[in-house]
Amino acid sequence: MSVIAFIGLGGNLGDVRLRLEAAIGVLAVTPGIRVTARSRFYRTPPWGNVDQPDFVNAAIAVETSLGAHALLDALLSTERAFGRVRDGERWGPRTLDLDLLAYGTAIIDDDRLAVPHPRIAERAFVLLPLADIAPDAVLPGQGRVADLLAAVDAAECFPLA
Ligand code: PH2
Ligand code: MG
Ligand code: MG
Repeated sequence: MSVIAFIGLGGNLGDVRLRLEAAIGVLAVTPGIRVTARSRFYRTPPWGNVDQPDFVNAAIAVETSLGAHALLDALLSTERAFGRVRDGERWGPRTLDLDLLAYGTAIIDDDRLAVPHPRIAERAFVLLPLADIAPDAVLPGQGRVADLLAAVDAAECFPLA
């Protein structure tokens, strides 16, 4: 059985765009994961802790035979492979962030994983790329991606050429 999942990508240290491209390449050859769609790349102002460089954000859709937690493990190991060090600072600068945004219609909230990601509806930097690839997707408990995007301020987010 396979499930469609959405993954948000981001980072704000070094050549992020190159790294996001490479990370998508790694996920694409990870057993049990097939990348089926990818968004444009966006430059986005930092959200949360605003005293840090702009981010580059993107989103991909994958078809996966992995369970949600196994998919999360694949994302975390890919982050580590690209030099991500978790220093405990919440919302701080990072080389590569791979967030599991949604996993089919599942609603999961345990000590490792919250799916759909609980803060999608507040974040233009997630919704804008997600709307590139899945405007009509309905996030369980949150709503349709295009509707959620219409309700946030995305004025400072720009697609990269
Ligand atoms: N990620 C964060 C915190 N703030 N801001 C933007 N623009 N893009 C991000 O990906 C981002 C953020 C924590 O994961
Ligand atoms: Mg994140
Ligand atoms: Mg993350």
